[in-house]
Amino acid sequence: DNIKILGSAVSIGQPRQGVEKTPSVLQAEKIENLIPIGRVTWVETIDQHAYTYENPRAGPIRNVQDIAKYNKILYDKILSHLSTEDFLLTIGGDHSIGSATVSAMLKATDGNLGVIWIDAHGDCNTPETSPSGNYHGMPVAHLLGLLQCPIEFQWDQPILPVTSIAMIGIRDLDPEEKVLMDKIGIRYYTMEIIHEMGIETVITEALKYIDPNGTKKIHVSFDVDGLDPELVPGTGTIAPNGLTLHDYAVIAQKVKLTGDRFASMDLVEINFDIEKNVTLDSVKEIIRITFQ
Ligand code: DIR
Ligand code: MN
Ligand code: MN
Ligand code: MN
Repeated sequence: DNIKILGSAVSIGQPRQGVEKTPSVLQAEKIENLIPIGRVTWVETIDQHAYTYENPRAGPIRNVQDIAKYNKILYDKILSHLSTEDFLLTIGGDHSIGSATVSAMLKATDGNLGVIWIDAHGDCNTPETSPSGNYHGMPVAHLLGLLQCPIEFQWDQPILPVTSIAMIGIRDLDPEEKVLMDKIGIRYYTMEIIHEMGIETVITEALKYIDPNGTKKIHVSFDVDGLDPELVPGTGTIAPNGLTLHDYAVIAQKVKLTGDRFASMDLVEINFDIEKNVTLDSVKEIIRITFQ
C-alpha cells in the first residue's frame, strides 16, 4: 500500500495563527519514519498564501472566499494525486479542510464512503447558528448540504447522507447547533455516552451505523481537540474531559479491521504555537496507533 501525505497549510477557517505551520513541522520531525507499513510519501504541502486573496471579506462566514478557493484547490489536488490503492493522510491546518477532503473521497468512491468524525465539537454550524462565524465550525453542515452557499463555494460537491457520518468525542456544542443536529438526527457520541457505553461498543456501533453492510470506504476526520486537553494543549479551541489515547487506540483498532477499506484520514487543528512538547508526543502516538 502507498500512504500519501498531503500537507494542508491553512488557518483561515478560524482566528488563530499557527495551525498552518503544522505540516512543515511534522515533515521536519520526519513523522513518516513512524509508519512501518507501505511506502510513505509526502506528496506536497498546499500553502494557503499561494492561493488565497489578500483581503478577507466580512460576512456571515469569515474568509469565505479564501476558504472556497483554497478548498477547491485541495479537492482537485486530492483527486489528481489519489489512486484507488492509496491511503491518503491529510495533515492540516484547521478543520475547514474537512469539507474538501470528504467531498473528494465521496467523489473518488462514488459516494460509497462512511465518515468517523472525532471532535469535541459538532462542526455542524450554519451561518445562522454560528456564534463565531468561523468556517471550521461548519464543514459537516456544509457536507450535509445545509449551508446556503455563496456562489464561490460551489465546487463539484456530492452531498454526504446524514446516515454516512458518526461523530465521537462530542462535548462542546453551540446551543443552536445542537438544536440543528438533533433535528437532522445526526449520530453523535458525547463523552457522557462514551463513558456509559464504553468506547469499544461506541466505535463498533458507529461503524455498523455508517456502513451497515461492511462495504464502504472509511474516512476518519480527526480533530485533535477531540482528545483531552492534557494530551493536546496545542489546539485552538480546548474542551475539557476528552478522549484518551487509549480510546483512540480502540477506535483505530476497529477501523483498521476494515482493512483496505480504511482509505483516508484528516489530522487537524494541531497548533504548535500554542504548545509543542506534549502535543507533538501525542501527535506521534496518533500516527503510531493509526499505522502500526
Ligand atoms: C465553535 C468551535 N463551535 C464554532 N468549533 C470548533 O466556532 O463553531 N470546531 N472548534 O472544531
Ligand atoms: Mn473541534
Ligand atoms: Mn473540528
Ligand atoms: Mn470549544
